[in-house]
Amino acid sequence: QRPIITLEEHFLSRVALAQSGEHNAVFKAIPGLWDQFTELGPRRLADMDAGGVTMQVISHGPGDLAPAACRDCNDQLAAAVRANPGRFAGFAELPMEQPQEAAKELRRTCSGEMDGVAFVGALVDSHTEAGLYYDGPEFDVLWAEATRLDVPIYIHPTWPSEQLYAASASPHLPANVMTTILAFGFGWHSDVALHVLRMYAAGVFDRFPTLKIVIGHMGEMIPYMLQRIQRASSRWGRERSFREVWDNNLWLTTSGNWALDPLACILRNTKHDRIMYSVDYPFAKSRDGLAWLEELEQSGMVSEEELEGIRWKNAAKLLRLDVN
Ligand code: GRE
Ligand code: ZN
Repeated sequence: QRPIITLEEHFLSRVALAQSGEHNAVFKAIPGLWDQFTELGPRRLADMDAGGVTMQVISHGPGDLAPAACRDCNDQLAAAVRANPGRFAGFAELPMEQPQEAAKELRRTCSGEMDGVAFVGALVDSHTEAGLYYDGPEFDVLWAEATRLDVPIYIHPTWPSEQLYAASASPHLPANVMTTILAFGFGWHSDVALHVLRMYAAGVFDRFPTLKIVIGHMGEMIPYMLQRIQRASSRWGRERSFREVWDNNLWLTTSGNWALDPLACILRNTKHDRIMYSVDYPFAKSRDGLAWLEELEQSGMVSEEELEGIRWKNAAKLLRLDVN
């Protein structure tokens, strides 16, 4: 069987479970999701088997954790990786409200200090609950550590902050509809895209020219807007064009966006070795992902070699994972 690696795959930690988690009600309302989300064992492995997934790179779901809670979360994940070394790998959870602490936790988790387990990078929310983004100089300490360790940071959407919600919510729509529009219906994706543009414009990629950033959901709409971004950003005074940074510093995954249309765009304007398959477990189904992969294979849009790249090789190279 040909390998598959997925890398936007979430769990909810025991520390997060013990906290109130205002959005947990959303998760609990989805049948079967809660049990999959909070587990790191047989249920997850069975779903991976059903979707042909060889290895899941597991990360925490949306929501801030303080430094001690992050350490507990990462220790829990490390134990699961230790128990299933061929099937699970880890992305660290980082306390992003405290950039120094985030850098420290990245070092602890990715340099093999956790009893033989080394995580392959980190997945962070696109902003903290208080609405802090990472384009400021206080995060240089984290980018420095990520480049020193040569591990990618995955920027993942999260629930709108109070300010963002207040600025965008319509008085004509009920809160649950508005939340969906501002979350996985659209807003999450534009939020990550805007964040990447902010980081670029603020010179993060000038200061850290080898920084590796991963974004999900078929590139969070950036590929579709690439030409306009390229034109606008030529006035931002950066050392390299956005296009060069896109080609050299960013990777994208397919997570839970099961259409070939965005991929057609991506294949035209993005380097093919940047495209990595992912499911977004438990919010998307591995079986739907597998059906999408089969549709892709039958479409003739990619060569056999490119398909292998998307299925696992591109991720294996970026994350230095051995799945054979
Ligand atoms: C995600 O991680 O992408 C996600 C959630 C919650 C709901 C939908 C979704 O965290 O796609
Ligand atoms: Zn996700």
